[in-house]
Amino acid sequence: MSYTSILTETRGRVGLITLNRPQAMNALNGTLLGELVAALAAFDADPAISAIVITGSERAFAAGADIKEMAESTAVEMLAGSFVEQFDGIRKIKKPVIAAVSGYALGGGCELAMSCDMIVASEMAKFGQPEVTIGVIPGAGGTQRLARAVGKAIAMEMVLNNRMLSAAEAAQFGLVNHVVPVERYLDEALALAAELAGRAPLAVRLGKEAVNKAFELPLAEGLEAERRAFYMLFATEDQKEGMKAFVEKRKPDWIGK
Ligand code: CO8
Repeated sequence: MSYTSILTETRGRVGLITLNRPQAMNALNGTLLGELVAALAAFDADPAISAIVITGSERAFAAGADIKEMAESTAVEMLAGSFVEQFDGIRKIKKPVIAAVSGYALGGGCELAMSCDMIVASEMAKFGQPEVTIGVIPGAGGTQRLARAVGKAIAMEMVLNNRMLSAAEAAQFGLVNHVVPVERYLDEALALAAELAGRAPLAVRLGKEAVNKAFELPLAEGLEAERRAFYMLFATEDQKEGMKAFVEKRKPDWIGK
């Protein structure tokens, strides 16, 4: 499939998606968001791919929703359209998704990074929810995911008063997994994705599902879901192989079944 606002390539078992609207700091317009969700779904369905990385440029991961496209929208158009709902397509991806972030991750860009499973940031990354400066609030999970990630105090400052976090602060508050020099952030994210791609695929998939349930379910239900997934993995050939390989002191050979 050919895209106009993103680039896609594969690196071994890793699918790489690069947001590519440099003239607009990778602002998320309808076309870009639709292409991103389509590319994610395609990699998710591709048996040759086991992990996905989303990145932007050194200057901007994504500077938010496209303000020029949104400026004249009415509430009815927003409600009737599916622009923001497309974010749900990101949440449905079963394989692990890593955001490799440098430069601005603002508004919808910060929300996109938080929709991924892990974030590798360059030292130049800046995270913020500046919607209040243009008279709105985050609309694709920013208030919810940010509060869970960094806690109420920092989330309130970011959403109500446009506080921006440096990469170091984002690491300190638990928003990102790793901060590395700008020359290495993409390689680091790709290496992390390759590591995940080398693990037992069904265990990774159910592990992702289970951790996400921690944000959606009460504890007792989350624990029950985790236990069911744990038991289910004993029906896989990879569980037999993994435990046998441990006993035989060799590397497991995963088949994803
Ligand atoms: N939308 C449209 N165009 C943008 C955006 C944007 N979000 N951000 C930057 N651009 C454009 C600029 O208009 C400019 O274009 P032009 O040269 O044609 O004027 C070009 O990118 C370069 O930008 P600047 O000249 O402003 O570059 P600076 O280095 O001076 O500043 C900033 C960079 C700080 C990133 C600045 O551009 C900025 O503040 N951008 C807006 C950030 C923002 O407010 N983001 C939140 C948007 S609202 C939102 O995300 C709501 C999410 C709701 C759901 C999302 C679903 C996807």
